[in-house]
Amino acid sequence: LTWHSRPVQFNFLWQNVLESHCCSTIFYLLSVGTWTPFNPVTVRSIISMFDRENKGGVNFNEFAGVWKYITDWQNIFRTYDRDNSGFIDKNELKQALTGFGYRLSDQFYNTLIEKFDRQRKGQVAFDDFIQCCIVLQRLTDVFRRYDTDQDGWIQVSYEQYLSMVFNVV
Ligand SMILES: [Ca+2]
Ligand SMILES: [Ca+2]
Repeated sequence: LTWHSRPVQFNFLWQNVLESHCCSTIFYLLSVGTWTPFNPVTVRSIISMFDRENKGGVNFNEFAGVWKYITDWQNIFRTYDRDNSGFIDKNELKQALTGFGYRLSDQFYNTLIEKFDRQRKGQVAFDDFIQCCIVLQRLTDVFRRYDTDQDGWIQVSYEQYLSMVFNVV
């Protein structure tokens, strides 16, 4: 069974979040369908995006946001998983990221697959695909702040470099 082949009830999920009020629940629930643990780094990234009160968890409204975010990503994933394999291979990743406006070399796609292929399958699972896009977006945002003339080149000092990295990790 693949993640997107199983319909999941929002209210059922929220009930479970309430009962054990913790990210670890969401962590488990998001794995529904694949029966593999959802990338914990991705879960933390997503929770921190919606956790406006900074409590390390989400309330009902925030959870609704998380749920919409995940289902939006499911649709994107489905669109680019052309062969319906439940994984994004290098060519599918290339089409997805090109669609998002990234211009990256063939060589760099190998690097991306190597970095985000947590299951060591030579391709990227749903949660790792989200993670790949989040990280790429953050790094690109930081780079753009320095690349004021938008020529794709920046010159930074050691401490500027450290600040850039701290913005992402
Ligand atoms: Ca595929
Ligand atoms: Ca520049």
